[in-house]
Amino acid sequence: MQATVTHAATVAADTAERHDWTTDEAEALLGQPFTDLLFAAQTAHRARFDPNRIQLSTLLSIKTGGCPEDCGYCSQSAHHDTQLGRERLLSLDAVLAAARSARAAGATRFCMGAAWRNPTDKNLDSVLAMVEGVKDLGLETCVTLGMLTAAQARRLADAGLDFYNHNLDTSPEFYGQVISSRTYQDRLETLEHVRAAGLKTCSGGILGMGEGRRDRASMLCQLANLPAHPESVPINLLVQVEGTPLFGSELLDPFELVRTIAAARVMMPGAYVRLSAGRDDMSDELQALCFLAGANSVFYGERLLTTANAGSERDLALFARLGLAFETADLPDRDAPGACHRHPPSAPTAAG
Ligand code: SAM
Ligand code: DTB
Ligand code: SF4
Repeated sequence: MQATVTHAATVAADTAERHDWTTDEAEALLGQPFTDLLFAAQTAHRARFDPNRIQLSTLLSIKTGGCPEDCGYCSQSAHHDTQLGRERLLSLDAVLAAARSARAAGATRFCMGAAWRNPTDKNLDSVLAMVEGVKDLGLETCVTLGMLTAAQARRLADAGLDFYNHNLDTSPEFYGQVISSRTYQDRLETLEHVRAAGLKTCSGGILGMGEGRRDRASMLCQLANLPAHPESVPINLLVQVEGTPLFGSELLDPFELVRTIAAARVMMPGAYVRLSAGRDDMSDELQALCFLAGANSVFYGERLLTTANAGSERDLALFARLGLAFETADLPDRDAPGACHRHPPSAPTAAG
């Protein structure tokens, strides 16, 4: 057993879950001296998690492009001229082949994204078959399909879906500057349906869209003040896609990313905080700081949805250099090397 667990008792009192955060409080947290903030985040992290272990999720875009929504960051919106084609929903076979590859590479969760405002009930039939098939491979499942009705959320839960991803993206105050085709309230309502159906919630946001620190504080409050903290909180750094309105946005100070991850860890101590989009452009050192700040999950694989991700070779080398193990799926049919449930089959040695 790791030292983290024994340390837990001494700091548990500091890391009780709260749902009454104010934006002023969150902004003060974000603005703490950097080392104080990181110490608070490490303390919270070690009370609940093994700090030397991360979770790996692999993404697949099952329906790309042509989305009717106008999200200012997104390559897939039909409102933007991004050179991205509109594709049909992938076949079940294609999805399962991608899921098998993700599993072989060491991922424990397979996340499927669709460029829909919301799924039709017919769309959902196809996605349910994908969820069932991926689950049968021994992987956790996550889908992100846009807005859901309560009944659709229940159907997904009945099919055995583990997580539903639906990001708040930014603060309620800044939201209208990024998206006009739906409201913040729409997002909150889908999250309510997801929770009511008994699905685990994956919800976070995007940094570097021109928002201020107070917006980041406000977004974290929205997430932390939900009736239950999301089990998974993806923190994306904007991937600037040519042709989108946010292309050319001023680059975020990387320390603001680290601060936001640290504050997310303090405010939602039991959540997996995922260092999500944007890693391809990050240095190893910046990523290491994010892990120190409490990030304990990443998207793993060559691609995100439509853009490049940090590749698995680079990731495995980085994890080995940092002594980070990662969670492995509980797979009875898995080859022996993965059976240690600690390290991937082909992780290079730390000295490499
Ligand atoms: N259409 C569904 C929706 O918006 O809910 C699901 C797919 S959408 C691509 C999922 C999430 O990806 C968005 O909510 C946003 O947070 C993130 N995302 C999309 N484009 C991004 C970009 N260029 N950079 C960073 N994150 C991005
Ligand atoms: C999330 O928070 N980030 C992922 C996932 N949830 C669906 C998507 C990132 C997309 C990055 C841009 C792209 O590849 O299109
Ligand atoms: Fe459509 Fe989702 Fe992209 Fe918005 S983020 S344009 S809803 S795919």
